Amino acid sequence: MNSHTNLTQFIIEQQRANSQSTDDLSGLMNDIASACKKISHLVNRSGIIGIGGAAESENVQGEVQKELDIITNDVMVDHLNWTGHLAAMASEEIEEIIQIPAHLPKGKYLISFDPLDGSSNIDINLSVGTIFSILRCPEGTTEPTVEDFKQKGTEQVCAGFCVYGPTTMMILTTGNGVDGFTLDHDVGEFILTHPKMTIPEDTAEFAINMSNQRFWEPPVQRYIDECIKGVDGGREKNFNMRWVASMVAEVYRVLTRGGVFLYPLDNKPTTQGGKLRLMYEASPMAFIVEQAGGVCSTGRERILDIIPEGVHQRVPVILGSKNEVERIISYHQE
Ligand code: P6P
Repeated sequence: MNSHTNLTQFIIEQQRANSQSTDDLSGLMNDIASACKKISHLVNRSGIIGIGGAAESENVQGEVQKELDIITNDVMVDHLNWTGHLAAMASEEIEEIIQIPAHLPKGKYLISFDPLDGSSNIDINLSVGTIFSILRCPEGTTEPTVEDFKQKGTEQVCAGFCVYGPTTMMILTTGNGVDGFTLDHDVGEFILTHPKMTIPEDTAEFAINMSNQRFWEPPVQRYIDECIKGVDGGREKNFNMRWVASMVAEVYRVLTRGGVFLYPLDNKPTTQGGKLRLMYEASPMAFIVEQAGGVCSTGRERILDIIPEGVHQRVPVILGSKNEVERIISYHQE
């Protein structure tokens, strides 16, 4: 692939090289890219066109929705429901699964997405993103139900995210490594700028919301305490910390320079098994991180091995540089 490969060419060349890929999947990935271009445009202009505020509603998670949460959800649905590639959709913003309207053709894939992850960052102008995960719809299913979405993360055929930051980037995997594309706004194309992204096995940088420290379990308490103490606490190096409160930005940083990101289980009264959602946050990010040579775990089990109990199930997430995540897992095993 030359240095100016665009996403469309890349997807077609990947399909030729991978017998598992189909026209449907290639078409779906291009449709998702179109939706993300539209979302990038809306995010960039939200202050100008007055859609950066809070909506008067809550989502299924009980979180106050931003106007853009609802608008970007509609962008994803409107860009994807007519394509004939999907049998159904699931969205962070909608409690029930989203059926394809009866008058539109159905396809062979199921998509789960968070249309605007980190949307609380919109009004402070920090990076936000779109996360998506694609599964095959079980053979013979004409009216998908939530049961059809309850597949292990290892069943994903594609996962990706877009980060709307200083540049708009699309990060994609279909199981053959991880590739990063930068949106060239002048021509409206995603250009391959970060082929075969890999996560360094070691790191000296951790990301966690420290304000929850008193609620963490002992293994995470121990790990973070050791990072903060660095060479004065038994580790062989000192650590740096980052926290952007936007998973797409954290994962992109881990992909570009390593690191470990934690949103662990905590015993806050409001916690429902974790903060991040399995199907459209943890699972797609786990596929991407593992494809880039990293590790993604709850601390006790591999994220990709979990069979979802529901579309909006939450799980603890510890992901990033292999040797650090494996250390944290070992602390959970002690
Ligand atoms: P906190 C954004 O709302 C999100 O789902 C992730 O993108 C992010 O990593 C996390 O929650 C931030 O959580 O507790 O710092 O607001």
